Amino acid sequence: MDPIPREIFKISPDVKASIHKHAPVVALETAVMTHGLPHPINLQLAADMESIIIKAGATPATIGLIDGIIYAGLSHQQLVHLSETKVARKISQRDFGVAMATHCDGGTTVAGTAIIAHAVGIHVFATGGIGGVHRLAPFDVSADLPVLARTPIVVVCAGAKAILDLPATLEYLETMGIPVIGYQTDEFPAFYSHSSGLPVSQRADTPELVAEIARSHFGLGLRSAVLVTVPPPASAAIPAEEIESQIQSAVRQAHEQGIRGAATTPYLLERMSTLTSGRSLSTNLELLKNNAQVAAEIACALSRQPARMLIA
Ligand code: PSU
Ligand code: MN
Repeated sequence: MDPIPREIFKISPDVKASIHKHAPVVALETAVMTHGLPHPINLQLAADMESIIIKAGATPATIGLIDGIIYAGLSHQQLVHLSETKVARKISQRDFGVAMATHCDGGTTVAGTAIIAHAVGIHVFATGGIGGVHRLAPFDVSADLPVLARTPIVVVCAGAKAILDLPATLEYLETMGIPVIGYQTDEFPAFYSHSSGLPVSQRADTPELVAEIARSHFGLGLRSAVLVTVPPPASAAIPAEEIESQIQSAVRQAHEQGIRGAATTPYLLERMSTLTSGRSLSTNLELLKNNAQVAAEIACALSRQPARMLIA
């Protein structure tokens, strides 16, 4: 892919230096800030994820748009701004051109973040849960899936959001050639819960094995992402049978209210937080921080091995 022209995106000096040295870098999304979490929890979470990554020996690169310019490595001041603004757009693949041309602020989704991270040469990206195939809406498939199918990057997540149709989402991942690695688990995690009853392609218990799998996958020239799924920390996880009825209520309410398109995921996550009296929100925060830690360890393991990644 031709690099994006310089004047429309900016890489912070520390991120640029780390990429140049093949030092470990972890990309972070901002849709979770602008469209997922309430203020000021969203700002605290962004700062916490960055410090976890730094403590683990990697450089965080939080990606987002300010005034139509794409940043890889937002400053603290820019994060404060994105955490507060009410007018940020949710930026998936289709939204970049519009947001850039009209000088929007924007929070990048998994799809949007993966595109930019890969374009600037970052190999690892931490998020909460990827988008997928929605329940009760057969044509609502998140752009996260087709983008991951053609973007060679390691994505660390807690599976797909449990508000989705998880079996259908896993089938899509298989069809599109995206290996699903269970990090210290044999099961595809269900975002809020450890277990979904669905198998992963392979279990990996160490960051070194994940790095070796990624190096082999990309080294072969395969262009799909490697999806690393990490169960939420045991202390914060909610058993699937305890949360399923709230998920079903939230999905039903979205359907009844006629919620569609990009508004669906933010609506469902907000409903889940209300229906669980905030319990799902704290699970969401804990798994995001845990994923930042695991992603940083994988980025460190990748940068320790001879870099032979053919994913320019
Ligand atoms: N986390 C949240 N809220 C969100 C998202 C994550 O707490 O809205 C975003 C993610 O960035 C994910 C996106 O990529 O939702 C999926 O949305 P859609 O189904 O519209 O593609
Ligand atoms: Mn959608």
